[in-house]
Amino acid sequence: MPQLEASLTLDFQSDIYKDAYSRINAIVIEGEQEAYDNYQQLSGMLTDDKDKLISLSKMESRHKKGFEACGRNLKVTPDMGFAREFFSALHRNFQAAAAENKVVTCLLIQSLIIECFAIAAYNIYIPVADDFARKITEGVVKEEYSHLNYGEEWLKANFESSKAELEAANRQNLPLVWKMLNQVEDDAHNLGMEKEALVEDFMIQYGEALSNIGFTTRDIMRMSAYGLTGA
Ligand code: PL3
Ligand code: FE2
Ligand code: FE2
Repeated sequence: MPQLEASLTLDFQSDIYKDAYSRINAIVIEGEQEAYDNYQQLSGMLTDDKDKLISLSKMESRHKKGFEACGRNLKVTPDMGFAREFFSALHRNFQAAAAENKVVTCLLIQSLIIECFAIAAYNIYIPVADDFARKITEGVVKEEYSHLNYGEEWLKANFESSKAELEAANRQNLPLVWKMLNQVEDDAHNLGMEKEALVEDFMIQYGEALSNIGFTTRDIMRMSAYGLTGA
């Protein structure tokens, strides 16, 4: 198992590990900040669920604090400029959708794509993390499942009226995930995380989410291919 092998040879204080960590840690901190902002914004759009969405946003700001502590513990300074650039395309798409009050697109970007990306990353990170970061990440990932579940439940309850917008939003945003994964491939590798494992975990989470919402296996196969094949 490459993952096990990596965990035996990782040196959390080496320059190569800390350099990679300065970008991955920043990405995670920025991702949690984006998630906080996105749930705040959604709470103004889905007023029936306002309290629920505010409570999700508060969890995100705790996650952010947890990952900031992970960087401090390793004496790493997160490269926040890199991380903002990393999230800029998804950020723009969420903001454009929010400006048009496209709730379905906003939920797909935040509660499906970003949460599945986080769940995949955190699941793959846990076995190769340092002890301090592992405990924090284990606590965080449990909550991310509840965020994914919020999006699934809402979209399932509104499936027929959301279907066309979900397909369009998937087509617009899924290719960005593959681009983002390619950008972190080398840094993730230096933390003991392989791109293939990240892709696999992401596809499983995202495919299951689409299935829970009401898409058929055939739909899911078609939707998952966007961006992977350059389509
Ligand atoms: C949602 O609550 C949080 C969003 C965070 C998104 C994180 C994406 C991370 C991709 C980088 C892959 C390596 C992750 C390492 C984990 C510490
Ligand atoms: Fe989070
Ligand atoms: Fe989350």
